[in-house]
Amino acid sequence: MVSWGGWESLGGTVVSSPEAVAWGPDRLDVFALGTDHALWHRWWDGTAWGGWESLGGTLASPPVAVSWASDRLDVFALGLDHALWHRWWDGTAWGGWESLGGTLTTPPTAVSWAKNRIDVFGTGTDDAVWHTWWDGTAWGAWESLGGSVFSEVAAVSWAQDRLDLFAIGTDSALWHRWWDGASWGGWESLGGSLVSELRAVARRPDRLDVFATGTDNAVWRQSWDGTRWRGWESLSGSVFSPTAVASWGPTRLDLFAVGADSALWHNWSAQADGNVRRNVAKVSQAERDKLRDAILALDARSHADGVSLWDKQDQIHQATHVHRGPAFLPWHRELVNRFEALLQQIDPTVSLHYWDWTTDPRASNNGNGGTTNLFSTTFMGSAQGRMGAPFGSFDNASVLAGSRDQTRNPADPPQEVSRAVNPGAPPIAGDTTIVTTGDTLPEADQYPALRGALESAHDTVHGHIGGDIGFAHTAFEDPFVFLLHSNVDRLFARWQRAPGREWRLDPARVYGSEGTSLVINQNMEPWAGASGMRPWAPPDNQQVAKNAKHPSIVEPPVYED
Ligand SMILES: [Cu+2]
Repeated sequence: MVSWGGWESLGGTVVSSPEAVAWGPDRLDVFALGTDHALWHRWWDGTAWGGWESLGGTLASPPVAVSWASDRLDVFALGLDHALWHRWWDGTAWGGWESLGGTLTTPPTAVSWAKNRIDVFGTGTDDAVWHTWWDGTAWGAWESLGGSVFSEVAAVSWAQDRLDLFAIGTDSALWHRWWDGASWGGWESLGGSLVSELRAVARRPDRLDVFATGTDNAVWRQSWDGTRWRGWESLSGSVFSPTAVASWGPTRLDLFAVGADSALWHNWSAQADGNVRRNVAKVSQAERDKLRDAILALDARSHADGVSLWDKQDQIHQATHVHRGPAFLPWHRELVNRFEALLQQIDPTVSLHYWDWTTDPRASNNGNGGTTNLFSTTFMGSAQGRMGAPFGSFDNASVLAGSRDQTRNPADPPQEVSRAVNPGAPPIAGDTTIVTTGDTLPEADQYPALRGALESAHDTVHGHIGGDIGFAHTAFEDPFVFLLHSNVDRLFARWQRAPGREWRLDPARVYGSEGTSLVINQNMEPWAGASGMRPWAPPDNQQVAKNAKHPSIVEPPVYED
């Protein structure tokens, strides 16, 4: 669950809901109206809070702010004339105020999906949603997006040319509509019983958090985890109703609220969903138990085709595994991300931790001067022979009859899952050697070099564990494979986040000379549904069309070294 740091007062006397925005890591800018109805501003620079400063104006709505680049801020609010007013910080000075016209009856919401691009939405006098945008050169004319039932709107963007729009309907439910770069999808209801203070934030690509005050006056949160909406969660027990939310990192959420003393209050969570992958030998036994139990629970749940969520992993990997080519890293990232999302459906607090493959898995540094044996009957099972407890139910107890080896039915267990772990740590290069392979090459050649080094080390490690994990067509019968592949992905992520090489986070550049290859640009299977595998193929049709350049794949998950 989310743990919050506690509320701190930022002082001031504010008469409107606050607004908060982050233009970069560890930077926050907060805005609210003062008793003079002027705009007031305070900011966190990573070390201390500056401000308050007055930015003038005479405003009739809470402010909204957006940042499309580092050291750039755009603030909007309704004037007394109900037109949209705009002021901006360009890194040197504040420009504005300027009127952008329109006649709005609700506070506006603003969002940016690219450098020098801003979209502003609000409800008009006809109760429809109205939209205007800055394209880098000029403001577009106000256009109606229809609807006639919405009291308040919020907008957020998590990738270039992607907009998610939220509104509270007359039925008090949350409604959602999105722009995918080509067209607007229809409105979908996300349920809930809400009245006001609708706020949305994206911590990372394909991760959305929506907050609103409910009819019970508590604050409620709904989250999209990349796979599904998690359902409504009450933040009751909070003294304050957070009415502004910002995020400056993938696991960071900052909330702001006005206290009964009219001062501005601030609270934050450094682990917005606990979704940080850590060294599995160094986390607590309780944390390993949670991971083990969630994996076990996957074998007790089945898809509509009768194959358990666990057995489906082996079916996916056998049918579509992607090795010795450009898609090795992104395809396995998607596989691992999806597996973790399944685990989190069982237990939202679980993370897919990694095995540091430079250590002996039977004696891996536990961070406290001792070691952890990952191959025990309480965690991953035996290092030699049949895997057995705690995953004894994952195979057919060595019996051929009724196993998938005999029946060819992926819903049946494999005859046996075995291991033959070699002594010591695998004979491979250290993390830094692998991650810096190719750093001195031209940009176009760096990804191919990294991929080759990483896949080669990965091959050695599969062989070192031995048994079924040593063969591509049975590797995913062994749960240990996910601790191994979480580590592959960690090194890919570390390469991407290397200081001064930010281009490795750009979908258009990360894959270098391999960025034009077919396997990088075609939608990944089996999830795109073309391979015929259920539930992505008919009749279930849960297709998700994503290629290796999708922001949710290029953006690395969060790992703690
Ligand atoms: Cu592998």
